[in-house]
Order: sequence, then structure tokens, then C-alpha cells
Amino acid sequence: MTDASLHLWRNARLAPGADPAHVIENAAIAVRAGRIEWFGPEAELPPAYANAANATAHDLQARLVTPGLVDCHTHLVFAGNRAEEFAMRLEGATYEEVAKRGGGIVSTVRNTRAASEDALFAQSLRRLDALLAEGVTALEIKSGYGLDLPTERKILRVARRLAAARPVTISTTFLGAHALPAEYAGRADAYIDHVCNDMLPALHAEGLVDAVDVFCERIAFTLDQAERVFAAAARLNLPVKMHAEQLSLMGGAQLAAKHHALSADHLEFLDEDGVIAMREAGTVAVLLPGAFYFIREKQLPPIDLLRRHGVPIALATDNNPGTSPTTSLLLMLNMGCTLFRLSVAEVLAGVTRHGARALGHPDVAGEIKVGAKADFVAWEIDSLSELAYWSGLDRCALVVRHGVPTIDKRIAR
Ligand code: DI6
Ligand code: FE
Repeated sequence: MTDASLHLWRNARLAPGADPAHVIENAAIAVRAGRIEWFGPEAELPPAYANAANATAHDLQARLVTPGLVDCHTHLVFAGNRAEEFAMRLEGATYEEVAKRGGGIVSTVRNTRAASEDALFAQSLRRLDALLAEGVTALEIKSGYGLDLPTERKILRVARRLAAARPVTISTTFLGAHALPAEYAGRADAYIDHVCNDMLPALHAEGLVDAVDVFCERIAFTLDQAERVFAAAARLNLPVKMHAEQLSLMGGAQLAAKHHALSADHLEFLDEDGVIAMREAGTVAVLLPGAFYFIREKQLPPIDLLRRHGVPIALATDNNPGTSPTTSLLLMLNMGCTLFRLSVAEVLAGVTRHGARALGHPDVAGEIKVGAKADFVAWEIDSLSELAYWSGLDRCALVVRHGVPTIDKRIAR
């Protein structure tokens, strides 16, 4: 039941766009029925709000307030872990060699196929709660560890159950084209037929799919196979995204742009033609420093080209057991700055308004604006730079989603 009464969130240092250059001191936010009706300097609060008889006032005690954080790229639902492969790689095996030796994605597929839906839900809920504790109010969850219809369905059902179990907005993405399952060894085209003609239509008909993704890479699927997946998504009017140019330059980003993808993700090997195509299509560049760091990639994404051509940059955890076993979106801010040399303003945009654009959910704006859902976070910090500066130190004080406090860890001031 939505609360139709007026709530006035007062005494905030408000960064409506999570931009350090635009902080409104002594700010107020007027919220009704879970949406923002007004925000700005409290001294300019319209009389209708200032004099409202039944308003509920909330004192944010001069805390810095940003929009709720958006994690636009996760594989959060999976069973087991790959710690032993991590040890193998420490002995020198590359990510691709591990994949070719039957490890990698397909080993998580074995675990995920074997897990019950309830066990999968329980394991995934712990990872979700870790993200929520840092101020995440919206995220994406991909399938891709089933590679058969029953298990892809199980993963997407768990993602929907997680959204029902916690105060968070979750967009699901079908990633059946994540890897080639053993039963289709040597028959990648036949598997893509199965993905396009059987799995996607069935899961979409069950209301489990909000977008479609494909891993376009030497160890995964070709441009032609990716294009067939995109065509199948288009037949169902589903938006698309792509894991592109992660380990090599395949031209995937250009293909994603041709299909007006919400985003192209990873992009370490992206070239200028791909950047220009993304800019012209409005495709967001989702950078995943956790994966770059964990597989010890050396090739940096072309940050300067993305800046020069004005391609929006988003950041996400890429939470997954193989290349990014992290549940800290704040750590991605730190890595975005330290590894990719992004500015504080860029990384904050990357997990708010640019992350929201990559997510493509109508209820997730990633910024404080009139009409948007009231999703915001108050922090125990003195400057927004601290969100990228600290690593592992909980600075989240209060999370509000759709106007309702969901996590309150405020220390008395
Ligand atoms: N790229 C990645 O880094 C993850 N998936 C993908 O397409 C890795 C997934 C895994 O190794 O389990
Ligand atoms: Fe990924």
C-alpha cells in the first residue's frame, strides 16, 4: 500500500545528480506516494509544503545525500564458487586456458544446474544483502549459468523472488548465450538456435525477461551468433546489451550499437570505431574494473576516447564467481579511480544516472528529480570523494527506496 501522505526530508546536503560540483546545502526533498514532488534549498520550500498540516518531517542532520546506487551489471544468481580456479590462475593459467580446460563458466553451470531453487535463492540473497548494505537501490541480474531451459528459468525465477523479498528494483537479463554447454560441444550454431527459438520465447512468455545479453568473444560466441540473439530479442521487443571487447577486439560494440543496445560492457579492447558507433547509438559504456582487476588484465578500456566522443560511462560490480567475485559497488568506485583513472564525478555518475541509463528500467532514474521514485542514500561522509576513497569502510547511514527507509545505520550527530 503506497503512503499518500507528504514526507519532508530536511536538513540535507543534497547532490541530486551525485555531482560533487553541484551540492545543495540546507536542502529539502518533498516526497509523496514514493515519488519526489519537489527538492531544493529548504529556504525556497513552497508554502504548500512548508505549511502542510499532515507532513511528516525527517531530519537528515546535514548529511550528504545522493541518489540510490545502481549496479547495472551482475551475474548474482549462481551456485558454488571458483576459488580453486583462482588458485590455478595464481599458478599461471590464464582465464581463457581455464575456460578451454572445462573450467570457468561451465563449472559454475554444473553447480547451478544441481542446486535447488531454494538453495540458489539462499546463496544469492546473501550477495544481494551485501549490495543493499552499501546503498544499492536498483540492480540488474543476468541468467547464464544454466545454459538449458529449466536452469535458466530457475535463475530468472530466483531473481524475481529476490525482488519480492527485498526493497530493491531488479531488472532481469537473459544471458543464455553466455557459454556453450557440454551437450552442444562443437555445435554452437545449434545451441544458438535453441537459445533463440526455444529458451528466450519460453522465458519471455513466463514474464521472466526484461533484456537480453550475449557474450561476444573468442571463447564464447561470434558476431553472427550474437546478431541472431539480438534478432530474436527484437522479435519480442526486448532491449539488448552485450559483453563486448573484453579479451579481444571482435567488433561486438559496433554490432551492439547497430542494434541500439542499452549498453556494451567490459570494453577493454574497444577501438575508436566502436566508440563512435556507441556514441551515435546512445549505447552506454559499462566498465567493470572488478573483472579487469581479478583476471589481472593489462589492457585498459579507452577512457580518453570515451570521454572525447561523449559516451556515457557506467560502472558495475559484474558480480560473478569467475572474474569478479565482489559484492561491493563502492569498491568499483575506488577501482574506477585507481585503475581506470576516472574522476570522482565520473565514477559517481557511473553508479547513478549512467548506471540507470544502462539498466533501462522505467522506475530507476539514478538521480533526484521531480517525478522520479524517491530512491536516495544519506552517508556518514564529509565530501563525496570519500565514496571512492574509502575501501571496506561502511559509510552508508540511511537508505530510502520509493520514499521508505529500508536501512538505517545512522550514528547520532
Ligand atoms: N565475462 C566475464 O567476465 C564473466 N562472463 C563474461 O561473459 C565471467 C563469468 C565466469 O567466469 O563465470
Ligand atoms: Fe559479466
